[in-house]
Amino acid sequence: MNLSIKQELEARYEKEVWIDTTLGEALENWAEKYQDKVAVTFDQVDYSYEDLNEKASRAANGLLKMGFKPGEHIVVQLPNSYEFIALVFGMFKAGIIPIFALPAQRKNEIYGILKNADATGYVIADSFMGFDYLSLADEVIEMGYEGKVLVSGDCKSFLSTEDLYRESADVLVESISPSSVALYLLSGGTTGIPKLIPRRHGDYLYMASQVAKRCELDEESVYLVSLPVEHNFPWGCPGVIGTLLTGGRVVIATVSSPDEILGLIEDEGVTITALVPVLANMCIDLLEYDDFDLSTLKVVQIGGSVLDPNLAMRIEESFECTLQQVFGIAEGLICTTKLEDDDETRFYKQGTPVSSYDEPRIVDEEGRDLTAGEFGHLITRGPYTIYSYFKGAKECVDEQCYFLTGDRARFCEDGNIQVVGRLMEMINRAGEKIDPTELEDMLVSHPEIEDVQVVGIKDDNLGEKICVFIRNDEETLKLNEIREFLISNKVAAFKLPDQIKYVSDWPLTNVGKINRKELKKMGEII
Ligand code: OOB
Repeated sequence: MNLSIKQELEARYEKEVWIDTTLGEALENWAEKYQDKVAVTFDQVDYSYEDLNEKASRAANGLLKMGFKPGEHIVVQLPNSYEFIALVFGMFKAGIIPIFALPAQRKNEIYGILKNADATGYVIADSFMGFDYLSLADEVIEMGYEGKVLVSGDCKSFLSTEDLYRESADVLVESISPSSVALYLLSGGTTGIPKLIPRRHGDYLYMASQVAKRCELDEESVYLVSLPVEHNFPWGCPGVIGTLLTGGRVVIATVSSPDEILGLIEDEGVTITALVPVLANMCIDLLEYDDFDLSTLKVVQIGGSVLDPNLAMRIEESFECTLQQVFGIAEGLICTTKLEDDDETRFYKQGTPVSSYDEPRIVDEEGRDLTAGEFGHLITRGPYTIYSYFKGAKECVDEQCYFLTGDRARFCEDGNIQVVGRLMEMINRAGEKIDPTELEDMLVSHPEIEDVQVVGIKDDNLGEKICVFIRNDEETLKLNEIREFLISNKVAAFKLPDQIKYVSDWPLTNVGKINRKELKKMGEII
């Protein structure tokens, strides 16, 4: 990375783009502006902007009193809740940096994160969805974690988060720069210890406000947190932050289940929510035999993994609202379609960057720019995209400061981006490169195939072989029937699948994306 390029870019963003407040100050401003207007609804209780600001201030003072210092790192692994939002804003106010862990993570990952981050605190709930987090805390301590443990609920011998909120809500004097790190998000990936992504106050606020504009949020908007809130999508795209900065109301779902999500949309008059494709599909299944009044819903955002155009259309039909495709990375760049985009764009494309300062490019293996229509590697730089992970774990930008997404994408003639999958997911079968999405698109057009994934499986002779996974309780088609179907659709012989497997449910990652690495493993078991 060329440091003088980075400095030039940063000087420009600081002058022209970033919002000159911290997230903590932002909450103070919102509370002054919106006062007793409801900011958050959780578990049927409404909390005003003033409530939230007060609780956050108490948390900030409580944390400092407990001995935490500005600049220290605390891993927060709480379920979706009002407390998560209040506590994290307390950290923003105190200049303590939260690391957003997911409730589904277990000891190896959590210990790895605590250790890599040099965390001095770890916040958990006592239990959630039948899982005992106190035992998890015991385990990470046994593995060598030496910091404090704070528990929401029955804390046993650990510290209680309730003690934090007993402190005074008097204004704090911590002076924090808007260009300092506000929080760490975790990088995707389903194996290994996630890398920490530093996101700064001013650029995160800027990103959330840009996405909020794309979603046309206003003070009447009601945003439902359907996904785990620690994920960048429901937290800031526009998510919790984008909704609060426009004076809207955030409703929180505790578990990402279709009945809870659809029930809350009806009960709370939700106008917008964000889902991953698998979850949207599950909601559609439920809508087929259960009635929910979704008439307040205006926008369903879908992102996180490739959305099949057929599912895209069914989403609009079933939810009776506008679909907004969102391509995003926790490391920065967010692209979305616009609400007024035509059908072709909404169903097939992932939109355009939310900032005119974003500089996405599609390049070939030598780094040369490709023209519209050609697929290549998506790289990007811009005011809210990182240059490095915490402690420089893995180089992630090129010499000119472009972040390497690892995604395979193209620009359409109209400037919209289309992302088709991960570059590394290209199957390499005896040296021939096969794009799994091409086969998937073809296979879903078969009347007996609704849900399909194609992955490359290790093979001693071929390097990789092609395995088709079909989600269906019955094994309707045989391998040779699938091959014949593809042949009749003029698919080249070297792209024909070697193996077929049926699953009744997809293995999912912590945030509900289809876990393709797990599928690869399942494919290897004969
Ligand atoms: C979101 O962020 P991450 O960091 O969990 O995952 C990023 C990766 C991308 O590199 C891409 O491979 C995939 O997830 N992805 C999509 C996609 N959105 C993300 N692939 C195809 N189509 C899409 N629409 O997943 C994320 C962050 C903010 C907003 C939305 C999603």
